[in-house]
Amino acid sequence: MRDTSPFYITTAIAYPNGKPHIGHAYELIATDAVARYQRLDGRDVFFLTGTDEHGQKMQQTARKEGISAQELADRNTAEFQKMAVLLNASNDDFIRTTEKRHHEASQIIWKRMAAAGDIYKDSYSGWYSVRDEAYYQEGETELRDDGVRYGPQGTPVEWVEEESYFFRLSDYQERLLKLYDDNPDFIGPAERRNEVVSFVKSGLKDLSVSRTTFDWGIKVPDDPAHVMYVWVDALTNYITATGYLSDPDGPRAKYWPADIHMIGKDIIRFHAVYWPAFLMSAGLPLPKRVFAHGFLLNKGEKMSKSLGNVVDPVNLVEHFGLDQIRYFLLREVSFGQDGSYSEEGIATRINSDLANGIGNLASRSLSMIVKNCDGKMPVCGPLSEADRAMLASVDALHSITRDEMGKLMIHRALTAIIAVVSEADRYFAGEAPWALKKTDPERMGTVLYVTAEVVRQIAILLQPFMPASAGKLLDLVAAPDDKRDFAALGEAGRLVSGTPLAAPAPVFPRYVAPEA
Ligand code: ME8
Repeated sequence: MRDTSPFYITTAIAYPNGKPHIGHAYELIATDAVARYQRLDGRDVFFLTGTDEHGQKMQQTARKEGISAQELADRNTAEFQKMAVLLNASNDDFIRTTEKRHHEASQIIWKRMAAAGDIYKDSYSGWYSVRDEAYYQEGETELRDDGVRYGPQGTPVEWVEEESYFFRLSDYQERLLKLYDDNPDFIGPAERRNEVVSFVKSGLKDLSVSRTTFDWGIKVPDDPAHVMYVWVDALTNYITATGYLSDPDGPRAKYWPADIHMIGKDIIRFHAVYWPAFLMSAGLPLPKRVFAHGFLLNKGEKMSKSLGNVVDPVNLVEHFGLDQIRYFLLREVSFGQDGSYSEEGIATRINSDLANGIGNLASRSLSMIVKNCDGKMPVCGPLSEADRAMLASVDALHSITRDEMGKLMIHRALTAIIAVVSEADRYFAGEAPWALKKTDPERMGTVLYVTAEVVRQIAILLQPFMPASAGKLLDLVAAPDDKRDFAALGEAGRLVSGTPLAAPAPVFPRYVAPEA
């Protein structure tokens, strides 16, 4: 039976204090691949991305640029929206935290936490990183030789003292530890889970959840001198977009709780500690999984504006091609670990896996069909042992990739697919259909049919990762539009002999570096 149940997946919402960088692109591409995979596999998917527009960082950046925070948000959010189109992201909505629906949802969640007795007024004094929009305990910071104090993510912290509302996070320690214990998959990968468990075990302090020294945020209900701490409002975006709080009978309410929050490893604490505690307090269902991907490094080095090695995703896509970049990032990086990219690495992947791999297999087999079989899909005669083994390998990919994608081992799903491409290369070379042309044309037809059937299924399975190119491959084997989802994998959608084929156009050209 096909699982057609709702599946809700989100990216983090980025701060639009600057243009999007490759880290943002990476997160969106990976989340898109998972969303597309589940959609093709029959699930009722809702995929959300957006921007996190409030907070001190936004206000400070705007001030430096001499514009209002709203103007800064409008300008850069437009860039994030353009990036989503450029990357062919299949998000169903794009949320901005400055929207009315979000102000309403944030105030509802605040009132529910207050009604639960978890919010009280006091005064805060402690360290705050504007870059991380995070409070740190003194022991997490260090004073360096440059005279500046830094937080655990290497960003400067400043001393803050102000009247503030607090959330009784300290009351949630046991409940959080029980949550992690009862739901071993709640946090992934394992390194992040261990990190969170030891942070929570070390003791939780109540969290300051409002600010009074600036006003760029959502007003605290009944106390307009306070704006909510930006993370209270930011995390709420995930529930805002479903309408669960404002319209529990609405069309999207079924998507809450989320199946997966996909985020970077630097913001695990907010998602795996604060967010479930807020939801428990508000009496709301908890997300099922928080998964932290790693960081993208430029040739092994952290990207930073001062090093001048920040890569613009738009340039990268223009230079190498979108699906090439999507493939590279998803195949090269072990999902959940840090990954490094370089132009040489991208070029190698394009040429070995795409041009010489799937591209070559498709063009060799399909052009032989067009030339030698009257331009029609040949008849599949009796199957040899080798044919059967080949078909069995490709038919097995649905369940292998479903298992890997379910575990968010995206790179392993791709490795399994590419391994079948290599196997098909060996099969094709071993059966040598070009030699059968004179000696046994029927047998040649069978070998070409089997190879084309491998191409068909590989193309269906590559759609989540390289949607446009996989679509072109499916055009080449003349797969009908209604036979392109995963229900058409395996025997159910086998190629139909006699279907006319057009001469194959190349889908994955070789990458040749431009002359220096
Ligand atoms: O953290 N490699 O926004 P953000 C991979 N607004 N991922 C990276 C990365 C890199 N080099 N740099 C950043 C925020 N990211 C908050 C989120 S969610 C309710 C609020 C990832 O713009 C980062 O880990 O700083 C995060 O998941 C996302 O990009 C947005 O980062």
